[in-house]
Amino acid sequence: SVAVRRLDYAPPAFLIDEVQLEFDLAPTKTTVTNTMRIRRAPGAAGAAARDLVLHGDDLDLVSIAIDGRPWTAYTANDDGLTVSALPSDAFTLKLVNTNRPAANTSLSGLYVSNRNFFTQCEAEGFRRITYFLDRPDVMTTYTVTLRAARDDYPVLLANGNLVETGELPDGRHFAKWHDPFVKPSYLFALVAGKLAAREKRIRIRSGEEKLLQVWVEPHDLPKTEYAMDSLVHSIEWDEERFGLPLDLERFMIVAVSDFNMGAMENKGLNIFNTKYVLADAQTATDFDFAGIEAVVGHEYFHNWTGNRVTCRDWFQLSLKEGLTVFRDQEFSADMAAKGLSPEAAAAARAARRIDDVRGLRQNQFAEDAGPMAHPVRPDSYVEINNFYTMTVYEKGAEVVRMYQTLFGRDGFRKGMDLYFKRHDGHAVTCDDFRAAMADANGRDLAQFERWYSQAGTPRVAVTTRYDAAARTYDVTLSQGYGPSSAAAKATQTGPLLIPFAIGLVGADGRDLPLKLEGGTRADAPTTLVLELTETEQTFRFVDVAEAPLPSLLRDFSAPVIVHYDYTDAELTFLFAHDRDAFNRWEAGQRLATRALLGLTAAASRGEALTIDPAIVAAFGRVLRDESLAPAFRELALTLPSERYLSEQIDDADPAAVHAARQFLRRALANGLRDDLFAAYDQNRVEGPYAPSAIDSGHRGLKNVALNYLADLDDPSDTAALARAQYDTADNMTDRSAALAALLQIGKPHATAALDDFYRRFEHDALALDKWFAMQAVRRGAPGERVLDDVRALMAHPAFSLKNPNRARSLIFQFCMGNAAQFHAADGSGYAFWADQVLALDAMNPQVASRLARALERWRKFTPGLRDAMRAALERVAAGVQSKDVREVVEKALA
Ligand code: B3K
Ligand code: ZN
Repeated sequence: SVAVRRLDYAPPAFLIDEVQLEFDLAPTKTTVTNTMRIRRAPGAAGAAARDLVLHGDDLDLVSIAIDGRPWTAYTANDDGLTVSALPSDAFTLKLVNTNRPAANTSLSGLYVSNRNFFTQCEAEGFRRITYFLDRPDVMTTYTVTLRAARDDYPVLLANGNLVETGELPDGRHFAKWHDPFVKPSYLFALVAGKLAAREKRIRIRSGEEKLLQVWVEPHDLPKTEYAMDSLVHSIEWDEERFGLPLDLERFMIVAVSDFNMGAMENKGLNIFNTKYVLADAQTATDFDFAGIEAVVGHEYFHNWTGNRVTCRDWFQLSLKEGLTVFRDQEFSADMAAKGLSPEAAAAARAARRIDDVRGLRQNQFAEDAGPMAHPVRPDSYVEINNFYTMTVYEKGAEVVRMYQTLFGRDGFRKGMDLYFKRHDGHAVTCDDFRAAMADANGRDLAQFERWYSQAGTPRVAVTTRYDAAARTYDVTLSQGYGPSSAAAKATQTGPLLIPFAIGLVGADGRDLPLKLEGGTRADAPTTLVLELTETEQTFRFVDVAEAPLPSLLRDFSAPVIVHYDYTDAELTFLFAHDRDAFNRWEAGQRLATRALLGLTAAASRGEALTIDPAIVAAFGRVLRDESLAPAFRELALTLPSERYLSEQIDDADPAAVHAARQFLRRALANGLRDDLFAAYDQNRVEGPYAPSAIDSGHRGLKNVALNYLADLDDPSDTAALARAQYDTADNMTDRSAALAALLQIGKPHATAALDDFYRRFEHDALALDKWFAMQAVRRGAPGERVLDDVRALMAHPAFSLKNPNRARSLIFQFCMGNAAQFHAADGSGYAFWADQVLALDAMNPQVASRLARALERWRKFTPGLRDAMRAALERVAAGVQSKDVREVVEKALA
């Protein structure tokens, strides 16, 4: 497999001024007539500019003509089509080719799902539809005509505006679409089939009317209300916050049940996994509703950040993804805070921030420490689809957030405005974005470039010194990286510009006013953003009346790991008092993590486990604190995951980690029994279900309490409570939480509910995914192998490996969401993993490659597990077909 390198970028030698595509759609063989006005790029010369080289993948060429004349000077092979002896610098190339949608199991290019046609072109799927310059810096306008049998495919959709429809002989019909905006091929889409739309007409600020449509299979129409509302909110929010309007006459969202990822931002025709469109109270949880809002927002926001301004090459992927994740995070936070009092709004925003950071730290930090570590702007790839990563998305979003932290919301907006002014309609780089931020704010951001080019998670070590006589407080920050792979180390060339937000907490729990020595600010704020630019720097605070406790990296102002020697008592104090909600939560997590790592070490040595009652008491105080938002209390009570904990240890033993975490959970459950039952009762939500931030906060706290109570030494009261909740629930959040609690008490307690759940939701694919997933992540009684259940479920008639959602709900959930069972000492989990990766590899490389990553941290584990993992990886490496999976396992073994 050959790596593509960022520094090898060369601009295209040919440009496409316009393309007309005609599709004669049929499942076994679809014919594409592709007419392109092509011209040599100005100044293009040399060998690259002689012949026209088009990408193509798994296509059959039927005919080729230039300026109306059949052309014979060409060669077609596996990678595409080379046309030679070109008559002039500008010409019209007309190609006819065929492809095979029904046989396309990769779900990339044109494919069939539930008898309807869909496309997925990002990153390089367009070349599986027709021959093209399938690279994001070749932008052009598209006119698309779809022809198909009317009875089977009554709805025909493509990007842009509908210009013509009509009848054809033999029961066929057509629709012609024109997209007036230039776009790269990865944003092309078509959909054809039996679908129905929820519609809404809105007026945007300019006064123009727009048509919004959410297309689904007709029986799913009642489940599209929330997606439509989310779309309306997204459109309003982007106008309000960034002055960015909807630019097309209509905007369509289409749901498909076979989809490799969450959704896709095709211009004017977003295609979504059903999981991020369909929801009602009965079938979707609060978490699902939040996911719909976030993903609808994310894809809509791409219309400007991704589509109007796109990426020059795929190394710049974070230019659109990091920025758009940041935008969807801000959108979700603003939506959660809407209409609340300032205090409640701050709490709601903090809950979102905590959620986002927890995901980043659990998954992206692990990625950055492993064999797939890469900078936000990678330097090379073998398969670009492997680089739609947590680093490009989530760390990329943190990098964008740091501009806002440095310049404020107004400064950030100025930078965005300049970015669009300069680059609308163009394909650009991460450097261009940084330059817009720098120029709009009059700042030199040369050093900030390292956030894009350096791999690995930075560490900031903090030491402090209070001088009571001088009333000064010195904070020394030093930055560096932890142990990194050779490849990651090679990227680490110098110190970063780290915005480090800090507060100083007094003995009464209140923030002290902050004054920096030599500072020029007139006010004395309680949080300051220090700009760390050197390897080591000391900041002196003056007029500090008492020895403070530092509240470090408030609101997680940079994606770094902070080291500071807090005592347990100090953490307990901050957990009770820090005015920064994020850091208040963080103090609890530090406290829990420290205890859990100690318990893990004791469990590994086979010692008896004990816990300091002060820790239980600290969690009890937060649980009982009525002044705290329920959503915050839920997050505070959620212990770091086993995955996260294993990541903190060398030679990790997942069984010991599991034993430690279970021990602490039981200690909290037994120690806080009455408080947990009280929280359960106080947070019941009355009235009809609504997925609002407030209601879901109450349900979240109630259900986390139930979940702890399932771990009581005597869970009989809990079992009764969970069974009652299961039976009387009027929504999926409560029903699935009750079932999860029953499974946790023990499978026999859950049998009746599991059967009921299956019967209730047999015909609802997304709800049934939950049924599979809950059984895959079940803890299992001592000595029990949950894998046996998983294997049995694979034989269930409702299981299919071909459907990515179903495969993810059972196989991925077991391999990536059930650490203790997956890492069984006998290696059975790894053997299962290898079987499934190989089976998926032959069918759908993108999905297989995601599963392949479940073992990439194999070097972190105890020697016995390590050997078993290596053997499984080697088996996959020997049998793999796709470059997707090959890249992952080869990097893991290297
Ligand atoms: N841009 C798409 C992801 C495409 C993934 C291709 N393997 C969805 C998104 O980030 O919005
Ligand atoms: Zn995206």
